Amino acid sequence: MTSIRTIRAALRFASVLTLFCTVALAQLSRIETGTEAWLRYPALTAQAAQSYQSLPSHIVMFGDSGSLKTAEQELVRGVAQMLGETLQEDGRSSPQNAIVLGTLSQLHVMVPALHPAQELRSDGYWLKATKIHGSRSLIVAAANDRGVLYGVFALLSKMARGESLAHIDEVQQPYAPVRWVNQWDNLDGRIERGYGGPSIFFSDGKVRSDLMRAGEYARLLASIGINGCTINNVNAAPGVLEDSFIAQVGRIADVFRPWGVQLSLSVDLSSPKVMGGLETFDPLDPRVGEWWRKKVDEIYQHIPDFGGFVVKADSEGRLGPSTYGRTPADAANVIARALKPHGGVVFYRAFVYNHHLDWNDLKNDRAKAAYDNFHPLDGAFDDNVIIQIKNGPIDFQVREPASPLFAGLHRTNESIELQITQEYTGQQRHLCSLVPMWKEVLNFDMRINGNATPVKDLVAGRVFHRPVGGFVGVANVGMDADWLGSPLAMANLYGFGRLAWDPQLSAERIVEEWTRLTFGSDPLVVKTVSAMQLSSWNIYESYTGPLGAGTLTNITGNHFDPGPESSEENGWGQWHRADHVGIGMDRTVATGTGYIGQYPAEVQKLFEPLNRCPDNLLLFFHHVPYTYVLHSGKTVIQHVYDSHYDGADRARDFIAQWQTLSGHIDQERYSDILARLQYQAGEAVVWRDAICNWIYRLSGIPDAKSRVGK
Ligand code: GCW
Repeated sequence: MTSIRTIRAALRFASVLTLFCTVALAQLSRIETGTEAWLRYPALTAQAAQSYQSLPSHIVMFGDSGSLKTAEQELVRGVAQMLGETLQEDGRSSPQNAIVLGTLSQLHVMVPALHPAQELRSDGYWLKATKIHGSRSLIVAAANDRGVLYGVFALLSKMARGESLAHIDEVQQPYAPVRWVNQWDNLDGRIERGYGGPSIFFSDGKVRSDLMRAGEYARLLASIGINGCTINNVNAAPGVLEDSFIAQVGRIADVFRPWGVQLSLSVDLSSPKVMGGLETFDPLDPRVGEWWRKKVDEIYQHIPDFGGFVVKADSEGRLGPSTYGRTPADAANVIARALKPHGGVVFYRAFVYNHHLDWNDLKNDRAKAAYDNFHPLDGAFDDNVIIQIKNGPIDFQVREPASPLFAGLHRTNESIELQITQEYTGQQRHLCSLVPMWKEVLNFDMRINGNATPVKDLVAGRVFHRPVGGFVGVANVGMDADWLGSPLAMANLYGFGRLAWDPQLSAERIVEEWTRLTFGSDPLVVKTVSAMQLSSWNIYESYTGPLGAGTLTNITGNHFDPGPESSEENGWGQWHRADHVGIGMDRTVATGTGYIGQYPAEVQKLFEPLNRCPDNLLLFFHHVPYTYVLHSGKTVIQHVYDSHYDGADRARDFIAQWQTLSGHIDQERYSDILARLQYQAGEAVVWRDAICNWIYRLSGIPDAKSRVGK
């Protein structure tokens, strides 16, 4: 026994030591491990550095909160690394020849005449180059201290990308108050759908003793404006609410706090019973309400800035209010009332569905579940409840339409749940930039009452003037040096943060920013990497799941390999209904499941008539014969063949594109990524052959170009 414990302790020590050495070495000799992600702050060339010659040499800071101090340290670090100069933090209060950090109200005490063009909202900031009493100053002012930190990160990002600060006068405001990530980390250290190593938070049922990576993660999150992180799996272990565990979680909140990241927890609704000792978890039982109140009070004693809870209930085997014939509103509200006095919120996930559907019944449809469950409850949720809705009605497939529930809640807060984790999109082993996909869903116009009502405005609470709402990204960073197990996948984490901050930003702009920060500004590198990222979703889609049929992955297994047959003949409801004659789910109102009827009238008109439905979602909405002719002029079957061959060819082309960068980026990341692209090219052929042969066997229709079935 003792010897096992000793060995374990030794191994743990060794792994901590290894991590420490890796990071230290990387910093000393700049071995590119990917750990620094987009916060590399490399030394600027003499020419690039010239633009910042007149950067003030002092920092003047109003206030001394944790976030302000972090902002100051980050600024000193970034400028030192990029310009080799040490900014003076000498406690001066005169804003002349200084970079001035502070809230706008503090700034006004000193310099009353300075005003940004717009009023600053919470977390918004203003960057302004100005002259005060004849000498240059650079103002980083914000509505609150966290905004100052964001302003500093923005300033450093501009320098790293070579943008001039000489005449800067820029206000940036977040689009919505909620910009959170959910990590699906289990307390034993494994991560559900984790592809980047074990948890940075937990190991062996406890909070890790070393939380260095957790702090570094919070820094990465803050740099892109993310202000909340749920640290444990939505399939929540009730143990997170044990008194002793809450105290441990407080240590994670301590490393998040300086970065303005609020910690939150996923909770199991049955906790009052399974760990609290009550005989019930019925949300309407007063003892249950009281239990939640006491538990929440206890949490706030340890974590005064605790963010709130995420709830997955009545979903995939999780217990929920249906046990007692209660509604999601009953369940959400009882917890929300406990959190309300402390300013906390409840994210109640709309991912509630029956996974034992009868697949023989052609009217059954999992896609309808979220709307069916939550639309009738619109208006029944308390003001600090947010309904967290996955972007599409199924489950993060390579292409889905926007969930109709976004348009179905007018008197309820909502947020969109996007999956940064590439669960169904290549598991971070295939290059697949999700920013273009997210742009499509965020821009999708629901046409509520015939007006422009894009999803981004609905979730931000702008359409129905909701008090809170926004963007949640499911992320799976782990202990791997490069966080996600692949340097290129980090573009998705970066892109999520940037879109949550400003969904108006174009995919091109976001990807270019990320590329410059990650690999530098060599024009060939910027052009090549950006082009690869921007085309990658389309390419992945074309060799995995075209025409909206879903990703045809092995859905009962690893969600990675091709497995089109696994979708059918089970209750999970990810059906594509392929048979000998045709393929696709009939979700029409006229003859199908009626799912299309959940959309506002104008959107229904887009999807219901077969001849109007866009090709890329055809099989999501309609069951058609393989010989059906698309808008493109091709038959469905020929499109499937062609797109798989084309997709696999284009995946192989990534290798050649990447090889043009030999010598233009560091050898470590060059070789690492090259190997990944070679693997992807091989996998794309596996996918191509699996899907083409499967559909050929089913349909018996040969490929017009004679490639399939040889
Ligand atoms: O897609 C499914 C995933 C599960 C996940 C679930 C959810 C956390 O395969 O791993 O569980 O979605 O979103 O709750």
